[in-house]
Amino acid sequence: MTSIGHNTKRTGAEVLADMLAGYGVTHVFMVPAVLRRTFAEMERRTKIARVHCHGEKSAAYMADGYARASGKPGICMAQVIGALNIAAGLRDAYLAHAPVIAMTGGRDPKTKFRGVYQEVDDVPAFEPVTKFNATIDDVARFPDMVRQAFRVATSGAPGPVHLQFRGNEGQVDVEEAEMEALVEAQFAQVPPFRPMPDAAKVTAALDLLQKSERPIFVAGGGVRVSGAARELVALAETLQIPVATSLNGKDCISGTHPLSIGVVGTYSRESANRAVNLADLVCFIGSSTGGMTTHFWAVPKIGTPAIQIDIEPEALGRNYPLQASVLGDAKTVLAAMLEQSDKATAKKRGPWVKDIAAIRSEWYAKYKPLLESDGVPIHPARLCAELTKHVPDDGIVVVDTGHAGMWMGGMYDLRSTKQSYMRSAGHLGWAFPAGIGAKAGCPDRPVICFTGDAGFWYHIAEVETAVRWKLNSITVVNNNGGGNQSKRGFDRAYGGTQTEQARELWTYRPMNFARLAEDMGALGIRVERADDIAPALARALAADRPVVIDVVSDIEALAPLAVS
Ligand SMILES: Cc1ncc(C[n+]2csc(CCOP(=O)(O)OP(=O)(O)O)c2C)c(N)n1
Ligand SMILES: [Mg+2]
Repeated sequence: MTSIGHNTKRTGAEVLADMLAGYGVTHVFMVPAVLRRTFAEMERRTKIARVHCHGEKSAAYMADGYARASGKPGICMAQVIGALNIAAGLRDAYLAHAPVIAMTGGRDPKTKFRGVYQEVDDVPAFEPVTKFNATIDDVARFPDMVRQAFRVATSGAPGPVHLQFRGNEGQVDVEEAEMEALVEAQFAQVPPFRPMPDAAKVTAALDLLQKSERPIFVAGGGVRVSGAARELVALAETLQIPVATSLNGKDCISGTHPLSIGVVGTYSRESANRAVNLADLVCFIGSSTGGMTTHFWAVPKIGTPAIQIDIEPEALGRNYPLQASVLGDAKTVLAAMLEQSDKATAKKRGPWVKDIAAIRSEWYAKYKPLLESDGVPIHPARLCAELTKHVPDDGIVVVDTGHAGMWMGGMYDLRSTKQSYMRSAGHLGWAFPAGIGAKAGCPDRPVICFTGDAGFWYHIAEVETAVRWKLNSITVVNNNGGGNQSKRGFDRAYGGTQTEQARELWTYRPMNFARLAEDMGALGIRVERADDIAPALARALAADRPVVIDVVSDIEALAPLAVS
């Protein structure tokens, strides 16, 4: 615990600035004007970059990308009129268990219910998207509430927190009180604790794994938060157990590892769904076993023997009846299993591992023509294959939802666990600002965002923000001139084939995003042929400004649907 300042009278602004710096915050993302005095104190007392954005939702997404990339809570802020825009932006962080702390201006008890300009009661709207939703009415509460915000955001399964400060711009920060800016460094990053599992539970789960002939691991976002990839892969190798991941856990194992079978679920790789459905025991680790990971509980089927390891007790057995469960931190549990594991039991899984190898090669053979396609317009699968080859060894890949999530979840491979992968938990438009935030959180690592054109349109103004704040992310736009994930749904709605007008519902004017990006000060590169993707990435990686690579792709290309 570090104490900044003494028990002297200080303003809330001084305390908040000191505490944010004390927790290691390097960037805050906001639309002005909120906590103005705090921003002045940040300038005076700290090196925190105050990234001033074009919208509160994208500020929240930047904070989210910062948090998921760095493991440190991401901070976003808005005055009262922008508060619900921030709330909307917390929804993805909530779904993805990302530690984001939102600070907003709020009401003053002296004037509420009198028709104050721009004011409604924002607090209830934060309830469904936060783990902790609180108001600070008295300046003396700054220290303990800020500490609680960091504690809740990072503990257990992480998630967003909202603090509403009194005054439409949080003017309570100008007031003074005797305060001590105590900082609990433990909660400055995830995970703050590594709870030890019950030894008997570890043994029981390991016994089941070692006895079974066709077990499989399904690794989720909890493995990534825990930093347990090394232990997971070591245990998988020792016991010869294949690994599927959720979309949120994709970077827990490299795609090139022989035991890696891909992302399972709805936005998935066919090989993973096939393998999970053939398994005689599924071990979920740090996964909420939700609809996307299980293809709406069809993969595996409910009733398949299952084990679960999780840090949240109420997650255990939530969707699948369990033969064994272990409560604890993923890294600690997997390390304990590894220590007790009996390598000799791996032999009985020889035939299973052979089956997995065959399923893996069948998948690559089936999709080889698309992965290597040199069609014009470019096929998105080829774009994914180029990224597999050319994302740098320490690259962070940030992926949008919809087809972007399907293409990259299914077709892209990480080459090492030093690379990171983060994905939208469902919101179109999340990835571009999240990539900017990821670059702020990890300035020394290349950040490559993959988004569709519909996804990019959402927050395109933030190109200017990235340029102004030198947050040099690379954004690859899979530009097919429409939201073509919607095509299948409209085909169905029109009873098979859409009318010509129906395309008005999901297509746009053709656009050259490279040119738009250049106008905003970024480097724009337009790519129309697949062979030009690799040189464009090389140029982007060497650039000293944000880059938009506008890849003209095939509007008729539809990502393969999940199998069950
Ligand atoms: C906030 C939000 N609104 C709507 C959707 C529904 N949606 C999913 S994908 C999609 C279109 C995606 O288009 P684009 O980003 O261009 O990718 P493409 O499918 O063309 O590759 C839409 C509208 C969503 N996921 N999130
Ligand atoms: Mg599109």
